[in-house]
Amino acid sequence: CANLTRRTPQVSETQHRNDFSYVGIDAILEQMRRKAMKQGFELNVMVVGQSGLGKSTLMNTLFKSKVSRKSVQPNPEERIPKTIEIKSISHDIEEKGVRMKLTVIDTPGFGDQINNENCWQPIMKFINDQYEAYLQEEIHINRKKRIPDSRVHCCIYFIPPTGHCLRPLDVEFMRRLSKVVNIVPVIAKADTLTLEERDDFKQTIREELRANGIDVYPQKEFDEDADDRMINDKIREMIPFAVVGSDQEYQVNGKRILGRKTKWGTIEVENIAHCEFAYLRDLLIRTHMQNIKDITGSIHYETYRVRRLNESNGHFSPHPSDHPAAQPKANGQHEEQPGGAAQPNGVAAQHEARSHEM
Ligand SMILES: Nc1nc2c(ncn2[C@@H]2O[C@H](COP(=O)(O)OP(=O)(O)O)[C@@H](O)[C@H]2O)c(=O)[nH]1
Ligand SMILES: [Mg+2]
Repeated sequence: CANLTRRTPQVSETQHRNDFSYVGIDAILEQMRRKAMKQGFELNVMVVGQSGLGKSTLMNTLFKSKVSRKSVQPNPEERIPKTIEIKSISHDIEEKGVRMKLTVIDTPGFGDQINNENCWQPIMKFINDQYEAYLQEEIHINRKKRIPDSRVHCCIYFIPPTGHCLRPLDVEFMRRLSKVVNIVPVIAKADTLTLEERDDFKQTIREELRANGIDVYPQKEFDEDADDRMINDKIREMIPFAVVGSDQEYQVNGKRILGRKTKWGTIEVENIAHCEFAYLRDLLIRTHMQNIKDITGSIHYETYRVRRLNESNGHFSPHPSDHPAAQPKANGQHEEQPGGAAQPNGVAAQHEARSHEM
């Protein structure tokens, strides 16, 4: 008990010592803050798009933009399993004493083939493999206190700045992947479009997403209340963010900025008057990081987990590679479920009804 008292902040202690009606529930915030500070935060972001659209540059922009950074090697246990095509790097970012491990999963070569019909498959497989790894850890009798989380929390999809419309490849990728992961579409290299072209293109993309039933992050159906709806509606009106990336620093009016120097001036990537990179960064880190992780855990992962456990129908296979659910289907179809087993999570079940492809 003495221990508990010591943990509550000084102010409330002195203030409330003689106030017998004060229970101290508000001190939970301080307890949570201390725990969060100790643990730090983790976010796994995947970038997908054709070569040369500026994926690597944008991620460097994210690391270099207004956060101090120091590079670390992730410990081997937590490192995301690598494949030939998909690679990941982690950075420890620290700001005002709060630590964050930002992992970027790069997928070079997506859509670079002449025939790109099934190029979403390895990415889908990678995402499901991370869910599977998490599930295997979770069902151990002796679970780790903290399960290493390599699940992809968010996938940034780079749309080429054509100014026309989405390509079939873009539609196919987002349609399938939006059911298993949070998708944040961006218009790459937006400095190649005039302001008018940019606004038209954004509008066209929003209409096409709607017409194709593609639900990108923040998904309307997961808004929890009117407050959420109001904030997220504003974001939904802005999507896709028209971004510009750069890891070059320049001096502008005595300030060091990240920018792209051209013959007619310098584009400041963090200046919202120039492009929407700052909105993307704020969404990922400042305003929606926790929500992005919550949706991953309580919707996308949960849908996977329910399906996996239902599929094995009580005989859970500990070998993911032997199991069809862990593998993407060659024809992109998912198998019928044996009997409608009870769903432990209502929302996940609803989401699953929209077809969760493996
Ligand atoms: N105009 C313009 N060029 C960019 C932008 N971002 C990156 N680039 C350039 O595009 C080229 C390819 O970038 P890179 O990040 O390697 O693309 P990736 O293959 O998708 O990783 C490089 O020369 C970058 O300097 C941008 O926002 N605007
Ligand atoms: Mg690259």
